[in-house]
Amino acid sequence: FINKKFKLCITDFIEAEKFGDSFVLESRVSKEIQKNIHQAVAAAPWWVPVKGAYWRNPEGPDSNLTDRMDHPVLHVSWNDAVEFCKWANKRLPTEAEFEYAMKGGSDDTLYPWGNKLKKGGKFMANLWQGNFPVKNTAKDGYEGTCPVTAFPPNGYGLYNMVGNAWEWTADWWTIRHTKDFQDNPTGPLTGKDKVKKGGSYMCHKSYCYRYRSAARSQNSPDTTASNLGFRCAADSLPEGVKLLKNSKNENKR
Ligand SMILES: [Ca+2]
Ligand SMILES: [Cu+2]
Repeated sequence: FINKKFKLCITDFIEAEKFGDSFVLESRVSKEIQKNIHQAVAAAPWWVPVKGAYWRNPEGPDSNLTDRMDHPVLHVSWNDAVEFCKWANKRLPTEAEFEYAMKGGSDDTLYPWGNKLKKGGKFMANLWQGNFPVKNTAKDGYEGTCPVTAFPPNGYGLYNMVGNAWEWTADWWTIRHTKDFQDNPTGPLTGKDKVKKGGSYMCHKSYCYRYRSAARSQNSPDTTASNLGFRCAADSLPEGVKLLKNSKNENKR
């Protein structure tokens, strides 16, 4: 969900606000704010908790969305994403739905566009270039998030399925899926963490290769971070939207 649309639903349910802080990539935080931070995540010291960081101020109180209204909304917990979806009469996609949509018809390639990270020498998603987490050369044009339409859409016409910001799915996390549910599976009935898909601008093969179509990761439902957002799914088309007839993708099937 992009910031512009998220703003339509003025939220008093944002968990990051309730908790008072949220995780931000240290190198994105101003020197001024860094001075007052005295802790980090032991296993991932580039994450620092920033007081007052939430979707409107993604790197803390001295940051804003002015030039980022078409970027993905960040710092939204799974719980809040679900609330937002309800408000919008929609829901989060299941993990299976997300992966199906992400592949865009490309069943046997690493990425929706093929097996190589670049296509025709061009970057296809907003990821990390350089030495993670020390140096981001931003060769793809973006050091942090980018507009959701900055890179070409996949075979289903869907934008931003890879990189930029992780996206929540509806499902509970399990390491291994059972083979019992092959048809539109909805994941385990209970769990501790929720599945996220897609990877983010912080992904680099050397550390996190989870921007592949088949890759996945997880966080607890109350987690908020500066590289984690969501998109909505729906069982019916929004009013005024028609299915494309004879589209390229339909012919492919
Ligand atoms: Ca980038
Ligand atoms: Cu990653």
